[in-house]
Amino acid sequence: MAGLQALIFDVDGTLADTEKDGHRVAFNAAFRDAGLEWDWDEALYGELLAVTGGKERMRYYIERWSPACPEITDQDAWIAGLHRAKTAHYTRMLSEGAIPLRPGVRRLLDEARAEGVRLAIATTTTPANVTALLEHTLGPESIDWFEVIAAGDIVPAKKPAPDIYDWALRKMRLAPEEVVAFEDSGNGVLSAADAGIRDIVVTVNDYTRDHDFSRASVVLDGLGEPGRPARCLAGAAPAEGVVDLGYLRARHA
Ligand code: XBP
Ligand code: MG
Repeated sequence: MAGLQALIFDVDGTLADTEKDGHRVAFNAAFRDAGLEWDWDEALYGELLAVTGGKERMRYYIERWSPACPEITDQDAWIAGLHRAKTAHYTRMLSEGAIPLRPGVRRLLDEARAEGVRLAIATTTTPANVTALLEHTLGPESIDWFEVIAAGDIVPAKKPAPDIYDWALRKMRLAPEEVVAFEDSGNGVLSAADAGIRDIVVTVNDYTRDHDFSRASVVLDGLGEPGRPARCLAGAAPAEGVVDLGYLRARHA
């Protein structure tokens, strides 16, 4: 085996807890601006997260909950417009520093860069959201730390389909056994696993704690920091509760 070559990160829920206080709030702001009386509370949003992709999520909400909608002839174009407004709200929130990275993310990225381990992103969210998050948490130069940013509509089928991981692996010319994928959700794990990735590190959050992670290699409540260990929920725990390169490399030896 070639050993560990790259770390591929999901964004929402993995790099940062973006859903409840970020995307959800931005969707509601866009709905208000459009004069809609839709309100996605925390519990409803948890149900809607079963569908990945903001445009797909709104379409699912309309189909499943039949909320009051204006007379429209082109639903796809209307949803796309609402979604652009939502992205504008979300990226403004990020620029105001509304959402920090999860503990341990910066440490692991720094360690990987120092050791020449390649970095990539594979996410369902819109590319502008990824660059805004990186820019406002790690600085504008951090966008270049990632050799590949695979995001949003560049593939036709979003997670749980494997397409976004397939795309990233192809771009990096890497085999699935040469990478670790970092995910927070059941849909994300399915996507990575169906792309052939065998080493999947899950860091759960409140929305994803009860998902099915049977295809992940380890499930933790975070990456951990020295002195602030992560709790291991399944799989082989890292020493001292900290996911670092030594722990990740040992699994690929
Ligand atoms: C993230 C998503 C995204 C975000 C919202 O899933 O499903 O849709 O919730 O972003 P994952 P957009 O973490 O599995 O990639 O509105 O830009 O889609
Ligand atoms: Mg996620």
